[in-house]
Amino acid sequence: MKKGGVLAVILGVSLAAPSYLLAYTGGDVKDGGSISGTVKFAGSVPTPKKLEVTKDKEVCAKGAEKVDKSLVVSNGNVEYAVVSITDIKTGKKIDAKKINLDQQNCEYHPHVVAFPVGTPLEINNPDGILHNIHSYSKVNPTFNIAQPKFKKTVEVKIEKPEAINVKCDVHGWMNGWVVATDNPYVAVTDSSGAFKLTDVPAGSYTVQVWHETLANQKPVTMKVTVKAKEDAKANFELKK
Ligand SMILES: [Cu+2]
Repeated sequence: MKKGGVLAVILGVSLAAPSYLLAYTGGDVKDGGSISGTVKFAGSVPTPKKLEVTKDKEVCAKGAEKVDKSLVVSNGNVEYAVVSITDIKTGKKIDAKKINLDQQNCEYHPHVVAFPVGTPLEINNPDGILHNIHSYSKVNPTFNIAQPKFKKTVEVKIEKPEAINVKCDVHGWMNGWVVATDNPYVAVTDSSGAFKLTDVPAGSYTVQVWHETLANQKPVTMKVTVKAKEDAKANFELKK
């Protein structure tokens, strides 16, 4: 019994330890470099599914025809992949500016948002109809927020790093991702599959890419060495 108790205490301590070991400290970065690259898709690109608008058509069917954005590839480049540094402890300040997630024409814009933990996330409803954003969090508390037409904006904060799927309980096709990281070195690839992480102190880092439907949702990592005032390349290729 005694042994078990000691073991539990040791486990308790070791489980509690990462919170301060993981802590990120922001400050001024002098002579920082950058990490840039592209995320490519390996394989034949499936045709994106068309999404059927079955409700609130006068608002939801506006604009371009809706397609499933869970895999958007153009010219072999993957959009909406999240690239981040996973093992940086000191670097640039965390910018406290708000991140916007719009529920517009019954789609999430942008489809993927990524930001450091604690950043205010403003969830907006310019549609003037009821939306209900529902987070499928596993690490953070879930949120489930009804936004009737008069409730134009709500704010949430994600306190722990996690990639969180969000869906609308009113419009079944609405699907997006909210990704929180423990440091400010995170970017979402654009339509040319490109990303850039700036003001990175010289050093060696693990850079990871994560995508909602590729590589079985497992992060793919690469070691990257950044030199002062230079751009280091990190090009990734992801499979289904
Ligand atoms: Cu909705």
